[in-house]
Amino acid sequence: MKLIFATSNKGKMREAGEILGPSFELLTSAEVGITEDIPETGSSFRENALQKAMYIWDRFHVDCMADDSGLEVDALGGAPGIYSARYASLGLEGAEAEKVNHDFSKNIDKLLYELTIKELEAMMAGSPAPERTARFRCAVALVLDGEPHFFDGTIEGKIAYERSGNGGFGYDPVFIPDAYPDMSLAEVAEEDKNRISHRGEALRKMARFLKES
Ligand code: ITT
Repeated sequence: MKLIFATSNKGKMREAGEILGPSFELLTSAEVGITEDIPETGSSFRENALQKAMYIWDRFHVDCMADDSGLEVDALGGAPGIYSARYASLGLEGAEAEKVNHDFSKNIDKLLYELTIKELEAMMAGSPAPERTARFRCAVALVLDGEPHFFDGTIEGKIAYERSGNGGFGYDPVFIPDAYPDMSLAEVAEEDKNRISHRGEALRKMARFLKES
C-alpha cells in the first residue's frame, strides 16, 4: 500500500519503514514536494497528527498519515508533551528560537536541567526527590478517502541522569524503558525499540486496521 507520511523527521521515517515492512511504500512530505514546515497548532497529539495528515490530503487527495509524538515527564507536569520537538526553543523568539528548534541535544539539556531544578527544590523543602517516571506517547492519524482514523501507543520508562547510547533519535539517550531497565532506548537494538515503542504500538494498530478493513 502506498501512503504519504507527513513527516520531516528521519528517525520516525526509518522506524515506520521497519515497523510496517515491505507491504507499505512510504513517501515523505519532501518526496511529494512539501518543503515548508507543516503547521502543528493543536492542543493534543491527535489534533496535531490530524493537522499534519490533512495538510497532505488537502493538497493531493491521496491516502496519507502522520505521527505526532512526544515525551511526558511526571515531575514536570507532563512537559514537554506536545512541545517535545521544540522544548529548548520555548520562550525564545525569532532567530534565537530557530537556532535551537528541533535540536535534540539542546532539548535533552533543557530536560535534564529542569529535572535538576525540581530535585533541588525538593531538597530545599526537605521533601523526597521527585520520581523520574515518564512515557513517550504517539498518535497516528491515518486519512483514507478524506476520513480520519486514529491509533495510539505508549511506552513507560524513566529519565536517566545522563545520556547513553547512539541509536534512535530525540530523547532516546536519556529514556530508560521499563522493559530494559539497564539501558537507554538509544542502546536498545532498533528492532527491539520498534517492538516495545509507542510508535511500534500505534503503527501496528494501523496496519491491523488496514488489513481487516
Ligand atoms: P514531524 O512533525 O515532521 O513528524 P517532529 O520531530 O517535529 O517531526 P513531533 O512534532 O511529533 O515530530 O515531535 C516529536 C518529538 O518527540 C521528536 O522531535 C522527539 O523530540 C520526541 N520523540 C518522539 N518520538 C520519539 C522517540 O521514539 N524517541 C525519542 N524521541 C522521540
